[in-house]
Amino acid sequence: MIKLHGHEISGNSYKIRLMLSLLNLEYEWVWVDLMKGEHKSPEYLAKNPFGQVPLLVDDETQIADAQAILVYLARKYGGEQWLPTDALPMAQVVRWLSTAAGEVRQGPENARLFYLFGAGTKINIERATDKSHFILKQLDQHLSTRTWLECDRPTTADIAIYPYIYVLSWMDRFQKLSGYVPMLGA
Ligand SMILES: N[C@@H](CCC(=O)N[C@@H](CS)C(=O)NCC(=O)O)C(=O)O
Repeated sequence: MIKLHGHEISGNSYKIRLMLSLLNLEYEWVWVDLMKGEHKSPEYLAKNPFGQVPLLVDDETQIADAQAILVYLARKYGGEQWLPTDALPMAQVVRWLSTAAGEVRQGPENARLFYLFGAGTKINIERATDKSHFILKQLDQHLSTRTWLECDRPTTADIAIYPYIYVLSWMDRFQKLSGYVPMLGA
């Protein structure tokens, strides 16, 4: 049985909900009350010492980090479609998983956090805005000649990048995928 520990306004949790749904996998949603600090409780820290969501539990296996979970689900349940294993396409997809944890987190993810929670966050909004402009421009340029980020099909690259980015035609393509689920609290 798969369990996903997450929160509905967490884009990183949404990446996994989306992936599980696209793979048509059943799972139990374990809601972690981020507002009350449940993710810093000793019980939760025993599962994920980073004190973050998402966390995936698949029988005896526990995996933290959205990108790592995407890789796990893709390889375990998705065959070649979501994470190709040939050297070049794999590197191309992993490049975007890295970008999700790098430029997208520093830019749009932090900007969203700032606008949702404001001064309570320690986010430098000028820096997050600059980083957002940079990565949105790069994505726009990259997608101007492509339907999906890599491999001419949706892969984990798209799932890792999409939740914190809203690029209209790409968004539209996503929403037409069979198994698509929207993010709650977006
Ligand atoms: N690198 C992690 C980052 C996860 C992350 O930052 N999760 C946020 C919610 S989207 C969280 O748990 N924040 C609470 C905290 O860091 O204290 C991933 O990709 O899953």
